[in-house]
Amino acid sequence: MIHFLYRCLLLCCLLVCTSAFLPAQTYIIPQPNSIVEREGKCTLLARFKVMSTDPRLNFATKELVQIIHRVQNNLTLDTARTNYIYLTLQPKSKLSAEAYELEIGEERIDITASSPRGIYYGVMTLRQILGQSTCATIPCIQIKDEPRYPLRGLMLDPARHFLPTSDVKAYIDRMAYYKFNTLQLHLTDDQGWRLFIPEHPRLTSLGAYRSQEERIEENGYYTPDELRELVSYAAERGVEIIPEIDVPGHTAALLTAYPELRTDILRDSTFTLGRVEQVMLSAANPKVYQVLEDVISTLSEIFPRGARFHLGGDESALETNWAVSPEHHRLMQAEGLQDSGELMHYFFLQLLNITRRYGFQPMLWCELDNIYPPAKRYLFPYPQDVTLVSWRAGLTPKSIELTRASRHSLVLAPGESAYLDYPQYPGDLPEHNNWGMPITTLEQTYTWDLRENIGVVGDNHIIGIMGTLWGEAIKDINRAFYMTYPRALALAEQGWCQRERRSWQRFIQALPWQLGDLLRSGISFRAPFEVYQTEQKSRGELPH
Ligand code: TNX
Repeated sequence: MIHFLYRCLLLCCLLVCTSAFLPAQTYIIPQPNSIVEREGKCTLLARFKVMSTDPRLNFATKELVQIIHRVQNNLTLDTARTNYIYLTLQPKSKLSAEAYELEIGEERIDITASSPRGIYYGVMTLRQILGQSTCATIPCIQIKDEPRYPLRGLMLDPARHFLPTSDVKAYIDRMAYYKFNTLQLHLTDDQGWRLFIPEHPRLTSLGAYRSQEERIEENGYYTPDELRELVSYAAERGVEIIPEIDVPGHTAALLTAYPELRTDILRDSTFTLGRVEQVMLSAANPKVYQVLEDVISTLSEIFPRGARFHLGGDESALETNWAVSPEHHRLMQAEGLQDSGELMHYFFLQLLNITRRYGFQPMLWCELDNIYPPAKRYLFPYPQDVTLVSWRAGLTPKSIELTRASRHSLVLAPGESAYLDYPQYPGDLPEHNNWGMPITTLEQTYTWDLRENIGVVGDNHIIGIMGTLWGEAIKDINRAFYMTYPRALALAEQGWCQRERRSWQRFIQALPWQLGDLLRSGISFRAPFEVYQTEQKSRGELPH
């Protein structure tokens, strides 16, 4: 206990000390890609006017007004004069879709962008600058900013433990603040099916209830209307939701509800909902494709045309399912297929055709012919329009190399740095350590860099990064936040900042204000004591 208090005290001291000496803009996360300091100071006044004429900026304007009110509550300000903040949309300007310019002058503040999302990002940057000011003046600066990668994502897993929409909204609020623009929702897995599908009600009446008690964390699902509302809530904040329906493995919930869709050899077995079951859908049963089409059709009424849609494709237990199943042997013979990997190709060709017909852009987890290095090739040939997500630690360099050669778009969710379900420090929450997961420290998440890892330049086919919070041990939103922050701050910089703008030293200087901000917002996070202990140890200020 004393040790814990000592650590808290240490962190608070650092919070105060590091905040005192650096200019405010040093603490912004993700760090803007260009900041120019100007002569003069902008004096914050008690009267503010946000000037925007375009109705597409109503949401950003509303947010900005709230932000200003919060600042006003904390400072003593001159009431006689008025600050003007101009939000200007210039769709025809040269600014890229997510770029923004923020000019803080003595007389006025300007945020300019070519899209509402760019304006929103300018507002989020201003929010941090205002929040960091401890007096009524802020420096005059010009920020010109745009992201390194077009896709900057986090993933939540309400399949393993259900998260009501209010929790998902809270998660979206915070990620948008750090300029993440994508939230993948892992909607189905062995432990639960979380979307009501009108044609197949048992998917949720059986598949969404793993215990008979009314325990929200284990039981529940979204109606199409709830998901639709979530999609538009996220869109207002510049966040695109990617739904994931994970097939043909990870399907025990679906196969509990509809046993006739199982691989033939499993039809009479009993599954325990809540456990990982090595079971698979049948690729040989036409009803499987019909049910999946109904699912995709429901999703197409929720998501805008052209949205991304993730079909899973990970960790299919082929050897104990399709490889030893009579109906799959017959199918292989009829189609001239050699092995169960080719059956995956057959399965996904059909499913991807349906996906395209409904106007979705398909995504799959990138699986190779071996789950550990060395691996040589994809598990099956991925069609060209599929965006792949690389995830297995150790195989990231190989996935990058293969996707570069085959010209697939790639999202990096590397087990090496972006698995938010992995513990953040030795001994942290041992009771939640799902399967003996490796430690992924904040520093590892921040410093992992693909160029250093693979030793080559050229990552144009990499469209983004994603932090994945697998939910086996994430029983509620507090746990979700605790595992996400502060590592998501590191990922935010991975996704947003140009390589030369990222610096671990600057990041840890920015961190205390950011942690204080999380604290004041009531968001759980793990205090990264080790970062400051290392610093202090190296200065000889801490007992070893
Ligand atoms: C692997 S990452 C999985 C998930 C687990 C996770 C646990 C991926 C595509 N599949 O099903 O939840 O590991 O860390």
